[in-house]
Amino acid sequence: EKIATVSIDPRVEDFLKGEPKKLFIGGEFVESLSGRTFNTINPATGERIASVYEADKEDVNRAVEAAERAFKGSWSKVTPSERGRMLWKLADLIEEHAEALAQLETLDNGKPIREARAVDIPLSIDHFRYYAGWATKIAGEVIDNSVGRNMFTYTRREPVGVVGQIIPWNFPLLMATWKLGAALATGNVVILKSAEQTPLSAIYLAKLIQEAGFPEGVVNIITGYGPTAGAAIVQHPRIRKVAFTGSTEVGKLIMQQAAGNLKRVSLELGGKSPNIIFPDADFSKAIPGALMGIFFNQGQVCCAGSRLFVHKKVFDNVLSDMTSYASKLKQGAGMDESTQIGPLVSEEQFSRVSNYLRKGIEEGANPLTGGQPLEGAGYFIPPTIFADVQDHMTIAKEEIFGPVVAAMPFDDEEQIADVIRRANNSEYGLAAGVWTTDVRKAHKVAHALEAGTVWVNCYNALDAAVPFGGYKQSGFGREMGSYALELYTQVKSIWMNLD
Ligand code: TXE
Repeated sequence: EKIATVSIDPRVEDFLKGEPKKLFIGGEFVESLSGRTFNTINPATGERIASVYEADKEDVNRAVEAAERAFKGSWSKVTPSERGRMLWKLADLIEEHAEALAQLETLDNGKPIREARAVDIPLSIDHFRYYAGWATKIAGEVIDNSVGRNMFTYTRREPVGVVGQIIPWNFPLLMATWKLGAALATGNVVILKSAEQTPLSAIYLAKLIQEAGFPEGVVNIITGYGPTAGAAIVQHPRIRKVAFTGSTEVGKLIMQQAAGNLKRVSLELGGKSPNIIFPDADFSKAIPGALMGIFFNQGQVCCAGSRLFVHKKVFDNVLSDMTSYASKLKQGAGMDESTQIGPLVSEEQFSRVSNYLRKGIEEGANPLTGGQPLEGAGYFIPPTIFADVQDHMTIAKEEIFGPVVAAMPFDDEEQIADVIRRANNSEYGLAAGVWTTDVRKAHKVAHALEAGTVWVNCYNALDAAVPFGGYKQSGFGREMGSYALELYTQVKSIWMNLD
């Protein structure tokens, strides 16, 4: 097939010229106080893209001061309607810079450019537009219980203040957007740390935030590592809330550290989501759905359908169709427009997933396609479908975060209890999929699954209006929809004595 490499957008070229990329604190692009920098790598080649300043504790302190100044000063004078307009303007600017942002995402993360264009950027735009609408609709209530006591009581929904947000590398811009939308709509000020693997689009976004008219210090964006800059956010006593998306392991650490200053915490963590195909499914939808459920974004998706339960009557057919499709997926550099599956984000992720492939084979699972990391430059793992998987195997239990699915048959007829028990037999509970044409079964299974999202006859559907978050050790707190407003507001009750 012809290679159609994207020609680099001139705005990306311009952006990459000024190095090292700076932190965005108090409305200015600044160097880190230590002067230290680190490199970000193109995962398709292993080559350096750019250097960025490395923030640490003292930079977080500086950002907190700028954020507090904004919160008490200029930002407190901005009306909800003006806040909404700024968010809308930011969405317009992202739209105007869509191609540059899509290319930066692909360069830095590795994802196919066609997905960056079709998913990451449009969802980010939509997300800011959705929360622009909320800015004017944050309301308390009047409580009439006080009638007869000559009291008037009402509540206000006030912003929390300075909030810290720590994001992962799988959807760098979109994760920044999910964090910023609700926090800004509700009037907070933010210190956001991007993931060290993918710092670029957040820095580009900082420029657009400035242009959208947010007062200086309202949004501060820093680049740096987790145990230093990330931990400094979690430990800072004047950051009143932390929102985190990342591994369950680091989520636990954040909760422990936040206990020291009783910071509010919301966590969106890992998953091992079950995707269940019943024998009465529409296979023309279920098969591509199951493939997309695991291979989208190279499987680096917290809600990836990585445990595939297929009824034994249809197991062989479903698996053979999936295998023939998966083995034909075009894998290559994300900047090639025909690429359907790119490299993993980093060498570390590549070796993590390679170890899982090895472990799967050692424990007796059988790769129907894939199964071996690719040699040569870049961090490529082929789409892998494991059959002969037992529930207790490592690859059926742990989050792999790569293009690797563990397929397992189930055999109950009308009784769906057994597959539900197996699906729920996980410490994770982020998402689940159900494929069936029986509407009663669909609802029954959806209700019984322990997951924050259940997709029926679809997978990976997301919308700014629909809440997203975990059950069990996949975390707590809901982002998106009206639910995210809870994360970023606190309720004040006011009693007025009318005597
Ligand atoms: O995640 P980390 P990693 C899962 C996935 C993946 C594994 C490891 O299974 O294989 O995690 O990925 C910051 N205090 N997910 O190591 O370390 C870090 O700088 C404060 C699932 O990349 O959790 C980055 O910004 N912050 C997931 C962010 O946390 C800390 C997405 C995520 O990195 C920190 C990513 C600390 N002590 C990985 N240590 C999902 N739910 O979507 C790290 N960080």
